[in-house]
Amino acid sequence: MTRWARRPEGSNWGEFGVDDQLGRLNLITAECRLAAVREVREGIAFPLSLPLDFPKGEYIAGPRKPPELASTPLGHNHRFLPSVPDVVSDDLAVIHLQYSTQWDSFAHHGALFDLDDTGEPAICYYNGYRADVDVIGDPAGSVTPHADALGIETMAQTGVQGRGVLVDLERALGHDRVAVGYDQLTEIMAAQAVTVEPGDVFCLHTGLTAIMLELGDDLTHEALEQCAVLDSQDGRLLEWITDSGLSAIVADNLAVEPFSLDPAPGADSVLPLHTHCLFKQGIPLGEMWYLADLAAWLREHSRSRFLLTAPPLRLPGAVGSPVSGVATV
Ligand code: UVW
Repeated sequence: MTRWARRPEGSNWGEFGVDDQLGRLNLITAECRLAAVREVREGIAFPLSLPLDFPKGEYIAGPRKPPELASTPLGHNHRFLPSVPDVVSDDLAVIHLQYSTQWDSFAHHGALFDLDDTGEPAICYYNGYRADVDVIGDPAGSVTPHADALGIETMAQTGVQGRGVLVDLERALGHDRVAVGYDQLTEIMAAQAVTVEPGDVFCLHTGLTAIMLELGDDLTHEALEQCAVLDSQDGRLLEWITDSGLSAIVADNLAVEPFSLDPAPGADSVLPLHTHCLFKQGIPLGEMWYLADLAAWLREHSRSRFLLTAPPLRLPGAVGSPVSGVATV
């Protein structure tokens, strides 16, 4: 039985099964992985993560903080037992899971929606999973918030391996802040001979994480306002995302789309692309990936496709995760 009496307009809830928690990752089939492996012709690997203590500079003022590293009790004392000759170090880290290069799970972004058809909206998530039943919050500060469903570990269990397809927005637009809608995106894709097939992970190179690396401690809020984003107000773009069959979207910018705490007039979300992808369609979002070296190589070799291997941490109950993905060409 479904968890909902009504599903949101434009959603695919139920189409991968009433208990599905993988959404469009279901489209990465064995055939897709074999097609991805066929893109490996040179044996060159590109790491796709920032160092996890980036971005720096003014970004640190936000609610997410850089990792703090410390030693476990047997840590950097080097000799943990005088009776044995071995030299051992051991660390612990406090990590805001979505500070740096990351995956968002479907438990990261839900919506208020009348899924019971009673006229009373409820906080819910992809496929009708519910707040405080499946995704446990912390209104009274008495429980540890966690996701019993839709957590990042469900994504990790798929391995997240398939074909990546990169569109180079920096090449087309430089570092201008442009909100790229359907017309412009499809034009750029045609010019770069980029096509997306069902199951592909769609990657957007805008140049922003390279700027973060270059500026280091000098990164300003103004610098973060550069580079392209997807125009999440463009209904045709959201429709294309639905129809394309892409399995996930990855970008090297902050949130794939623009983010402002003031919703656009008539909008029911400040992050409409997050709502469309994570809540309605079950499409994971990757943010702040480091794509510059891969994009440069693909550009030089007139290619856009590669084998992508990018599982998040298999950390039960978490809503997001750092990711150290690898592209192999
Ligand atoms: C928010 O939802 C604000 O964050 P992110 O862009 O990391 O998904």
